[in-house]
Amino acid sequence: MKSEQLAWLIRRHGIEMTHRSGAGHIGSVLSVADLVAVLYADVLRFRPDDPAWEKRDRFILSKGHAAAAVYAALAECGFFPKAELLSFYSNGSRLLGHVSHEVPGVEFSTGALGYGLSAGAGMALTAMQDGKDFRVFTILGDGECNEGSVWEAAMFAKHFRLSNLTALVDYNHLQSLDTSENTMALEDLGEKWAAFGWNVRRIDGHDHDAIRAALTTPREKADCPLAVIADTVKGKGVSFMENDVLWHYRYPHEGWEYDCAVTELYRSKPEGVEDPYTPDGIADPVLPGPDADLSKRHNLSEGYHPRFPKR
Ligand SMILES: Cc1ncc(C[n+]2csc(CCOP(=O)(O)OP(=O)(O)O)c2C)c(N)n1
Ligand SMILES: [Mg+2]
Repeated sequence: MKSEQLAWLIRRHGIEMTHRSGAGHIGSVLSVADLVAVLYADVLRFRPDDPAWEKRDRFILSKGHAAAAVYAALAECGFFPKAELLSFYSNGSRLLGHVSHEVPGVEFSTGALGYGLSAGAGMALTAMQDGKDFRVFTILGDGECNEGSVWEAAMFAKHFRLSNLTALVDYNHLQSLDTSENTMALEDLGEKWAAFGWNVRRIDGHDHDAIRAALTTPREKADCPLAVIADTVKGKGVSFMENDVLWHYRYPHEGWEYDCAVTELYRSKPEGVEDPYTPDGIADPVLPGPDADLSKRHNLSEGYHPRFPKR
């Protein structure tokens, strides 16, 4: 499957999974969909029928609250039946709301932010010591980079010359309740990783060619880990969710929120992909009423977000 098709399916599954379960983090799922899609479509080495295959590359979604994106990718790649996705976040399901290693293909449970890179660095060191050639990829949130443990892992990875380790930062400038800049500013994030001795690449995190190139071209410093700072938009792909902190916790509710999200996605569906839930789109979508201006219902109005004038 092409990465663009997989990215679209991750977004569509994500809308359905959060809608049906009433679970949050759809903005985080949409933000990271392209990074996850390129990894699974073009970069990672894996065998769905043998999830524990020794030579597999390891991937850790350190921002584990975007679990739906990884579950959707794994199901689309054949690790478990796609129908199981609809059990997301329900009692008895192994598809926990934060990434769980009970799920075939998941290496490491996450959700408490700040641990994925440390775990990945340990795996990368093991590979080097054992002479194995698998690679380790982690995705972190920008808010997650406020965690001190991230920088301890960064220092560790450089010290042990973990050239088999890559950290991608989903740099969407939003956390759960506010902008990253208002919460604890990262200042120049690329310079920080560079100061820790890493190779650093900065890309558009929704441009698949750029993501592929960043992950596959040889590193400038061959014996150092790689940080890919991916500029992203939280909520990417559903216009009214984009750049809006509301959609960190809110899920697409029955009515215009769900209908408009599905309809917008349907219009951007790539060739060769079937919409698994609404194969013909929604014939008569509920449209937002006069009270539905979400920008008035939360605090990301003018002067609050970095992409708007400063307050
Ligand atoms: C150690 C820890 N502290 C706080 C939280 C609560 N929390 C969940 S998501 C989130 C914001 C994460 O923002 P970011 O890393 O930028 O991810 P995004 O959703 O924007 O991709 C926070 C603070 C957590 N899961 N773990
Ligand atoms: Mg963020």
